[in-house]
Amino acid sequence: MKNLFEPCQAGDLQLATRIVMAPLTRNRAPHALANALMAEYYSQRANPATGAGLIITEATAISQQGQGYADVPGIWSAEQVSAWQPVTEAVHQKGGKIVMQLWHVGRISHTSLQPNQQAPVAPSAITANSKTVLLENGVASFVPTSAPRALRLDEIPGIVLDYQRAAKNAIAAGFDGIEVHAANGYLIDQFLRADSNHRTDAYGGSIENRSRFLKEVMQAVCDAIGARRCGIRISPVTPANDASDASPQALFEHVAAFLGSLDLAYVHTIEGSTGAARDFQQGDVPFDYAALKKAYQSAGGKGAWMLNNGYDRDLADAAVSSSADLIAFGKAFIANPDLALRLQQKGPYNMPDRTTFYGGQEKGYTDYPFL
Ligand code: 8OZ
Repeated sequence: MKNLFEPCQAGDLQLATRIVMAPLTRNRAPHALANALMAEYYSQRANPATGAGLIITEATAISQQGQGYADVPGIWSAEQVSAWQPVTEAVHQKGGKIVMQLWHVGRISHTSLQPNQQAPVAPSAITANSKTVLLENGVASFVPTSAPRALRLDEIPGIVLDYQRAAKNAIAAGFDGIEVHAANGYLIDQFLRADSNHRTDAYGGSIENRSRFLKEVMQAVCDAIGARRCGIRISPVTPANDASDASPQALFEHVAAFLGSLDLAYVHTIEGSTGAARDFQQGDVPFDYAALKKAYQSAGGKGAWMLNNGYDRDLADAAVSSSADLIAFGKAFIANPDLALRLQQKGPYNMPDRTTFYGGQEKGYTDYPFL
């Protein structure tokens, strides 16, 4: 029987344990540049004997247009590549593995963060009922997202290329791979879901068409750096950032079957409502995650199956002995740099302080005590 503390092969990623640090937005990268404090934070969690078998970075913007929050990092420029190098070096020095999560927020943005204060872009000009995080004098404030404009058909190939450049840049910065962020109501998810995608061209309408952007992005990153170093994060039923679709089962089984045709390192699924109820549903019936995995594997998918959302030791043990290869822990890793050690001895755990999640300095970031 599988257990959390044993090695796992995910594509080309040789992981020392099945314990993954989930991507966590922390808003501590002024000017979109990684820095020494971030290197310390990741390196505290990088030793697989005490921390993560795999670290997934905080969501990282593939372009300025892809930015939606204050002080989140980027990966579109040479300066940004150089800024990330000390982070990957620090993680590798501890024997850890780290992949970068690639992010375009689409409509979950604010004009103040966009090139020339323009409107954010989206599949359709439909404003999200959601908020973004701006910082005022270092203090996080939540403000409504701005009204987006619909992308022109001729702009879409350029965004696919932005993902591809970001994947190459991540490898140049020393990352072991990348994860495409297709979850939580951001750009790729906006294309997927009928309620945020009213397009009448090849990127809207049928499930096939709404999935086209995701497929082109995944193909582009796999072509650039090799599929066995690429993962993807999806959230089939999350309501995060106003994500909504009446028929997620058919949509995500179609996506999973496509993913199964690629030789990916892993597929990372958020169950239920991101950071909230695991049994949340959209549409009339509970989502069938076993059917999702079956759709992936029936199409030839051999990547590791990663699950996330509210896992504790008991829930993780149960999942790893049945449905999952890898478990991603979020808030628990914010508060416990030595989470693996604590999971192994079943506690005690430090409690996360929500007031220091977004923005700030060391407090609530690098000062959580080790056992
Ligand atoms: C919390 C705050 C800001 C962004 C996500 C990248 O939900 C995020 C995010 C989470 O995936």
